[in-house]
Amino acid sequence: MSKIAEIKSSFEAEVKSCVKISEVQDMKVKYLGKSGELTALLKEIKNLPSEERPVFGAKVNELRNFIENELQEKLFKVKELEMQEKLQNEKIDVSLTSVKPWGALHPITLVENEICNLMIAMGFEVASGPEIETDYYNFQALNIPEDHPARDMQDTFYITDIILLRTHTSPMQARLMEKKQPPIKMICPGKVFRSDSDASHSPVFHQIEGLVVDKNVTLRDLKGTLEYIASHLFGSNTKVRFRPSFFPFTEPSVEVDLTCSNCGGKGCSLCKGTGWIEVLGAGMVNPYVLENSGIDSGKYNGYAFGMGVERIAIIKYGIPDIRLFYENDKRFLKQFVK
Ligand code: 2U9
Repeated sequence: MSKIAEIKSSFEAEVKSCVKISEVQDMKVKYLGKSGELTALLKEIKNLPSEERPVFGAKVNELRNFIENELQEKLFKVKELEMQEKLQNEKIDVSLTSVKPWGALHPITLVENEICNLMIAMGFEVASGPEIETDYYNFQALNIPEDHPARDMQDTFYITDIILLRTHTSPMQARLMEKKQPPIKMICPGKVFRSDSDASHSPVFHQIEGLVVDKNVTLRDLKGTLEYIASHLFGSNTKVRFRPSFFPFTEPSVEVDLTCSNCGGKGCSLCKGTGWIEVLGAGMVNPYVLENSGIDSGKYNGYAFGMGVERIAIIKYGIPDIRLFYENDKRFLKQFVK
């Protein structure tokens, strides 16, 4: 019995000085564990006369319950204490001023918006469509059959044999022509994907394509539209020049040059002394493309053009490397904030 009292008083002294969760856990092992003090005490029971055993056993159990309750209570208190200490040490001063937040529209977005707004002012609708396309809409509907060499002009990221990342925004226009009869007057801005990467090519870039389908559309209508965009983007003296070219989706096809915005057409290093800069491609919509989408090419015709937004921004701002657009360097991006 005196041993029980001894254990109790040493437990009470020890539990008072506990301040950490780990110390409480250690005490639990020391007093209640398999090799703990109470277990050792219970083992002594066999040495007692049988009439004393029940009283002794009851007293040891009483002490066990007492210790269990005390440790439980202590654990609760030290947990609270540790939490308070943690909150104190890891305190965040929310009143401190942070790094000044900064944000602005990306130069590609600025140029894209500028071109779209010019087109909207001329009555064009804006449409957007899927970036993951089928081989049919990306190639076949646009008169680029399988094994056609034009497929090599647009190195393609294939997902399966027939699903791919669109290489131009034209599939969206092909989709719309299937749904809507002329007159059609639309532009399609969006991301396109080609397996190509160097200072002037990025595997992801942005295009804006325009499409007009109506009765009696002429190459002169196309030129007038492009002159309007060019004069607003690069200045009212900018001239537009067509050179013959080839695209499967347009016939005839043209490469479109503008007078160099850097030297005004006199010739400089930017235009390699020619006074002209190639900016986009265009042409009269190939009648096969109209027919593929269910439009009567005997009744309707149209023009289409396509431009790379990065290319326009590169020329407009004199940017030396296309990769600068995607590096998110604040020093580069800040230059375009008005
Ligand atoms: C339909 C029919 C015809 C869109 C066109 C081009 C010419 C062209 C390039 C310019 C630079 C793509 O970003 S780039 O690499 N585009 O040269 N695009 S005509 O013709 C279409 C579009 C849709 C239904």
